[in-house]
Amino acid sequence: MIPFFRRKKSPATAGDAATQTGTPADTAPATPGVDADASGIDAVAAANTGTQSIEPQPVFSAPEPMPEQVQDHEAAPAAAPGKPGWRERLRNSAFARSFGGLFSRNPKLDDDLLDEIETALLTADVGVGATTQLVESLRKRMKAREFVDANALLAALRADLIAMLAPVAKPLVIDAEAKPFVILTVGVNGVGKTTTIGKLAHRFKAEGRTLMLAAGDTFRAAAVAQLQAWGERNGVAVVAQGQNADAASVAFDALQAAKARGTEVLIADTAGRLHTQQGLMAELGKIKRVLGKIDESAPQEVLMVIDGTTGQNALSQLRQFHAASGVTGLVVTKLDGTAKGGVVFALAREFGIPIRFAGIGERPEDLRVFDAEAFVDALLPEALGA
Ligand SMILES: Nc1nc2c(ncn2[C@@H]2O[C@H](COP(=O)(O)OP(=O)(O)O)[C@@H](O)[C@H]2O)c(=O)[nH]1
Ligand SMILES: [Mg+2]
Repeated sequence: MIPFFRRKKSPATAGDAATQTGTPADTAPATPGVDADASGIDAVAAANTGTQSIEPQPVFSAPEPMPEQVQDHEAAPAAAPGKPGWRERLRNSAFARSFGGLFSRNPKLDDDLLDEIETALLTADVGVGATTQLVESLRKRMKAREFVDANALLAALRADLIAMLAPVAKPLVIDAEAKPFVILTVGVNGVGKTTTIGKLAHRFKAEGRTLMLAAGDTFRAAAVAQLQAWGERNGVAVVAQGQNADAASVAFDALQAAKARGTEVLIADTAGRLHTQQGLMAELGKIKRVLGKIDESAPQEVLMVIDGTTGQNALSQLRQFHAASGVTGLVVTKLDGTAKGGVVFALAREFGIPIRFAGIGERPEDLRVFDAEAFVDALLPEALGA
């Protein structure tokens, strides 16, 4: 049963306060939500207590967009657009470090070089299958004297790595016919689902799309507040029912509201769950079915967020989430810092599911459309890049 809710007028939000006072508190989104203003959620809870209206209506918080200077982030420079941004952010990955070291030693073209490449690939979590495929192909061509020197072999490796990712570098296309285009985000805890939704909201707003967010992680009050904080930052409506609400019911209400408003994109958050928790995994199927009752083609995208530092465990996560919810696209986050990065190749080779975006930092602009060439070149020594 869908519970009844009262439509809430937008509360005095953190955004409003910041607008008036110019406090810097909201200008540092490094870990949005952790310290997010909780006034939104309190207001939601207040709106839900004791009062029932005749018609089921979702709770809205539709804040005013924040002014430029409030959205400005001065703490750290954003990654530059294009390839340099990728390279600067992925420089510390195990992959980049192994290959940087290998390359700077001016290696000879021999079996030792192949062994070193094999070790570097395995260390970076490319996985046994993909590594064997890459190294054996290089070995065959080396024996056939295809390479004049080590550089030529490394250039061939670069091309092979790009070729492995090219089939999955398929950007998310928002079908304008779908009103709204529903994106359901799934994944284990802490991988960056809510952050990714915030970044997507930022992107879609910049593209001039109308959108709405659904606070489907109802496990923790902080999770709802975190999404609302992102909504406020981007001037996007967030549909929420507060903590412990039925996630499928939140999604249902949100889709109804988005349809009524003619919103172009609806992004639904979900609680993180372990791929081994059968009951919770089944809930994803329920959310999908409930959405399908309003629009049989919804959700148009089941976007699984994967933490790039997870290593080979990402493969079993994807296997289980795919079985439970039919994943149609991936976001690989935390590829900045010390991420191993290589799991992207294993995912591409094993599943062939499109990788839509890569998270290369915590800031709104640090979500990049996945670009096979930019990604590979960020991992390999600069001299090799095209
Ligand atoms: N460095 C880095 N941190 C990220 C990235 N994406 C998310 N995070 C951080 O990961 C943490 C968990 O993110 P959150 O969105 O709450 O994860 P969720 O539980 O899946 O919703 C937060 O501290 C985020 O700032 C990324 O691309 N790079
Ligand atoms: Mg979350």
